[in-house]
Amino acid sequence: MIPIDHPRYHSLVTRERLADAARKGVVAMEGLTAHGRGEAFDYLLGERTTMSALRAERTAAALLLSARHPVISVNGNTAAIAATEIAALQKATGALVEVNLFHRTEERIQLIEDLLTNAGADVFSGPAERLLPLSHDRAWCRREGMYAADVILIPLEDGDRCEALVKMGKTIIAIDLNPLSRTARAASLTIVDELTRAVPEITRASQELDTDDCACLISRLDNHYLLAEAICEMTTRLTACSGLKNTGQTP
Ligand code: PTJ
Repeated sequence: MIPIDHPRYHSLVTRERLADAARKGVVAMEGLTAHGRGEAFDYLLGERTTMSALRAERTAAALLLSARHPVISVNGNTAAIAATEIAALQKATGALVEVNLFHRTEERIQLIEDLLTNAGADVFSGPAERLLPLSHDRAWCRREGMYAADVILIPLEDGDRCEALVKMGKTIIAIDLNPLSRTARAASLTIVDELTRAVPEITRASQELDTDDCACLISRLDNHYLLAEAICEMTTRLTACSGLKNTGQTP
């Protein structure tokens, strides 16, 4: 039992949810390592949504609302820690929710689809085909789903598929705490924020923005600037923390 007044309560609860989901087969064992990598970058961000991340989240909402055929791609980690938030985002944007896995088995697909459905999402399921130009199993998707999409939200992605989807002419929105990752660099828009903070912010913005707001945000989209800002936030914090250490205080 994690005490609610523990200073790292949220982080510890999230870890527990992931470990539990890994035991049930929802999260791949490798997904636990991926989360740990994300946590390290979140620590550098100060475990908060920065101004540049908030701007990216509002732009993501604008892209999803303006899309012809928006899709939210869900993997094991995303379902384990943000199924309810994904269902709310789907309601706010009308996007299709489709499961796409790196460590793909039919059993995991079914478990994740059930988890999402129980959380209130309307999951686009059914037979998948090997449609994306990739040698691994993320190539499997649905012709009327991800393959036909013009805008896709990809939380916690590997770089290969992100690059492939961009080459196919799709607008790709990544959520990735690592601003240096191949995914972050290849995406059309990268949200450098923790998944469970990012998704509710996109939902909130989707409920607020009108057509003019969306057009304005999209016209000003500059992913190089957003990534540079995220790196700047991290280095500023590192510099500030090392300054504190020199004076004998703990960061
Ligand atoms: O469920 P599957 O089979 O599709 O597998 C999913 C994983 C996550 C194992 C797979 O996509 C993977 O290996 O991902 P990577 O290549 O490790 O990349 C994950 C990225 O997400 C890393 O850059 C992390 O920094 C980032 N990340 C991890 N946890 C979070 C995160 N970003 C935002 N919020 C998080 N909670």
